[in-house]
Amino acid sequence: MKKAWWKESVVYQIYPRSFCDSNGDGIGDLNGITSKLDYLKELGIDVIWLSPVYRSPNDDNGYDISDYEDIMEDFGSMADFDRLLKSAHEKGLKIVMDLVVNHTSDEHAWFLESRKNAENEKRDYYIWRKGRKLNEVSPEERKQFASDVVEYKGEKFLPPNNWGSFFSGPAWGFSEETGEFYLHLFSKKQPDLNWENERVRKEVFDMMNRWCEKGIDGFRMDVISLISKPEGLPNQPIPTGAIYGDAGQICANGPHVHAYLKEMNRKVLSHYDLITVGETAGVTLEEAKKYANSDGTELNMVFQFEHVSLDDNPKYGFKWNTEKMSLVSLKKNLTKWQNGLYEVGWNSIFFCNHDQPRIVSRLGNDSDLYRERSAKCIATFLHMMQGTPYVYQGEELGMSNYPFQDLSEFRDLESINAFHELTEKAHLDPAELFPMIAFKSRDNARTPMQWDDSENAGFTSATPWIKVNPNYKKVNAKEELARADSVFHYYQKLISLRHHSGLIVYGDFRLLEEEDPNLFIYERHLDGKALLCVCNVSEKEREYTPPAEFQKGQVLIQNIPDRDVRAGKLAPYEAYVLAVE
Ligand code: TEU
Ligand code: CA
Repeated sequence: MKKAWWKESVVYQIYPRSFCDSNGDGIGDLNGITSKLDYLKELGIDVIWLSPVYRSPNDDNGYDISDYEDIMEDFGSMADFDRLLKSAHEKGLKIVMDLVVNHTSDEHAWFLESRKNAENEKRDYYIWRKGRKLNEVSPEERKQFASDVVEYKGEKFLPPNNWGSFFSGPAWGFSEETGEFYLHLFSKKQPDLNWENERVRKEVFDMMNRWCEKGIDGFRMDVISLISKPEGLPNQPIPTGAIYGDAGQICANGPHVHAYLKEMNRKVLSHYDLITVGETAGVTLEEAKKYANSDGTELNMVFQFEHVSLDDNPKYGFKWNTEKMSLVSLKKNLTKWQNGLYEVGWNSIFFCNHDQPRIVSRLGNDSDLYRERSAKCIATFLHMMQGTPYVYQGEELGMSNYPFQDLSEFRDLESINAFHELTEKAHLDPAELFPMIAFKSRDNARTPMQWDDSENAGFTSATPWIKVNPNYKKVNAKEELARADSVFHYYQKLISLRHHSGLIVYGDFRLLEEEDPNLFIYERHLDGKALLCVCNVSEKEREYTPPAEFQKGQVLIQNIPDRDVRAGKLAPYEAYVLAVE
């Protein structure tokens, strides 16, 4: 297996808006991040992935970019960015930028020009289509999408197809200037770029090269699996419980996506020593072998989403649900990816990011009794696997979901739009739906980082843009840095183990007890060395005796200190790792 620094690294994701506010406006910023680099150095991570910091109207908190080469006012200036990059490099930390090029903001200069008329040279930077006259559409569609009809010069039109936006409503925005519609898979303020246009690709690659010349160390590529749209943009089947056709499914892994990434690799990525990770919504294992192929012609790795879709529920718009995922399904899915990419590609390993609820609430148990132990248990089975681990801000503290009580507490357009669409259009019961949105909302991950027990958890001296989790007096970095058995120190140890073990980084993966509903147990092997990872992901006492070859193994880490792991018993959420040479 080819070795590489990005295979041996641990990445820490920062959502700048919620990380640290240095100038008292209630919003995190670049200078706030710079002030916390020593904390990240202490944790032991190698790479920082910054969610977007470019100029943006913040319709989708920076994932709607209006200038790729200027810094969002809320976050500071380009001088602040340069200072952050220099300081990070001085401390041996790398900086990865979030590349959002499936779409821009509708306030980007390209779109402002493109929408003016049908003839301008930026028109086909985006995906414009004529609407469908009502007599061109079936009576069923006319009925289903009656609320999406627009009138233009005395004639009524429906959008060009039945696709829905990830953020509710149709995936098409109407433009009065020309009477045409533009595609937006996300919000209407996020028009999709037309990657078939080689001038678009050139603009993107030139911009990427300028960022690489500034010295950044890589890119996380937002929904990069969606950039190549299918021929003809055909209507899609409407999944049960949905209102619109599934655009994500038909756009994922499109006809030219690998050609575009190979071109990006030739014209940008291969000229620098970067870490690159594709956020590939809808990726399959077979497709991942192409995106993250080991001959280095596309990307280093991808984020797959099968394991964080196992608790989807079609009845409530798929992601909205309070049911926990089955551990057996999770184990089998992770095993498929561990073995499927072994020696042919490379895994990213994550549960948390700015789009996912906090894993200790979602899969663990965020009660006072088990929050810390279950957070460590989940971290153990995640970090002992093959692949590059991603730690999301606050995950290393065992931060948990926010106790949302009212829609007004949300800031994320995905959650707010979904609540309105599912109650007003799909007529779901608000009282039944609200707890599901509260449990899975992306805002669970976007509440402010909890630094200490002072007001607003030390995140800001002003009113924060989103409420701080009320548990911050118990759950905060200052307290955990001072306590040896904290979640922070447990993550620090897991990261250190990886840094000192080729077995953890490059070993193979063998799942044990495959059908057990509570136990996640697996072996790793490399060059005669082996480890056994044993996790009881439940509130139940369980029996388990390690296989004979591990009986004399060394305990690398355990989340209940000094337990006799050979006694054959597992306490609720107990986790340990044995190693043999
Ligand atoms: O996310 C794309 C994506 O797949 C998510 O929107 C996911 O479908 C959803 O959050 C699951 O509930 C990326 C960014 O990570 C996300 O923050 C942006 O909102 C989105 O793209 C548009 O840029
Ligand atoms: Ca600020």
